[in-house]
Amino acid sequence: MSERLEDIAAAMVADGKGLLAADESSGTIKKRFDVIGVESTADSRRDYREMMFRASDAMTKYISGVILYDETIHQKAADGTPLVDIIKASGAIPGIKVDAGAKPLAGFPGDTITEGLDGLRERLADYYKLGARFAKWRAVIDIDVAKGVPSATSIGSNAHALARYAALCQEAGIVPIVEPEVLMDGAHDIDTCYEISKTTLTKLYTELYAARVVLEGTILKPNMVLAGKKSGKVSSPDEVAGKTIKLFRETVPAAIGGIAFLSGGQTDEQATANLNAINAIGPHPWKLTFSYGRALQAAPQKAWSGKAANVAAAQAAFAHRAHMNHLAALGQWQPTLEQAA
Ligand code: 5MM
Repeated sequence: MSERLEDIAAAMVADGKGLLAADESSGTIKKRFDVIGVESTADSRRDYREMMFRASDAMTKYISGVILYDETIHQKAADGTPLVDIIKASGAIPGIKVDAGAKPLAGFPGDTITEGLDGLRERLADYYKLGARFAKWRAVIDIDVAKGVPSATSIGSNAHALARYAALCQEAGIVPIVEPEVLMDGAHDIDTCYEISKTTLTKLYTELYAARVVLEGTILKPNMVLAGKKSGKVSSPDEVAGKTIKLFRETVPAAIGGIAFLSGGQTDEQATANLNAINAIGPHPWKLTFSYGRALQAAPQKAWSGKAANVAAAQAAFAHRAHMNHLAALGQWQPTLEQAA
């Protein structure tokens, strides 16, 4: 495969394919495993992820790349094959989360800043040798209007860090996924999400230009425009699609390599229905696909529940969600297809 950044980015958003975000840090995967009653150990994390990466139907047809956590990119399958080789054999591209997580932003209660720039140049060189051809950095923007969250300082600092990360990735021959996640956890309405996402994306692209990042060799991983979970409102797919595309037309350059959404706590079916509605009102200047963590993994996690005997059922559950999101990335999904599973 071509090593040019724009070719890697194009392959990441190839028609009907999307990314599997399997980059949960140790704390997050423990929380997921707690729900299914599985102890989180290096071996159980390996078994779980190996199950997904060996789901050849899902991986070969619907998954363009996998975002890994540091532990996973170094891990070998039970038979000794590096997990990275299993991913590559399926035709998917290995990627790596390189941020060190969101930490409280000093002086701005409620805001966070994502850390991880120190030593990043050296870490990227190591990850390249291990096979990673794209990376991910997630900035977290919470909304609590009454408390003045997010502050302009938080948005500015996070956008600046994303741009420094993206420039270092490109220097290393790695496509940066830039992820400025405006959280859907708050009580805000959909228009507040739209306004804060607009400020965030405007600042992000200003910083990316200033850092001389080549936009064609980047992928944006954004939130959709939605009402907050605590608002008690569920935005309809038509409303989400209309406001999300309006936002992107106003803020996201057509030059970027593509857009791969996070699911952000939507239900599996909402994440699919909203992606489908977004693509159904195309054509758009960019490819729009999925880079889902929870919305691809919740079903297979439950089906697996830590038992080798459940591997086939878990792989089928993963293939189903990947198939539904494949159709949504093409604007061809229908709710009846969920029942047909
Ligand atoms: C897979 O989850 C990633 C976050 O892990 P940590 O919080 O442990 O660092 C996350 O960045 C993920 O890649 C994106 O948010 C998309 O995941 P969702 O679940 O929102 O689709």
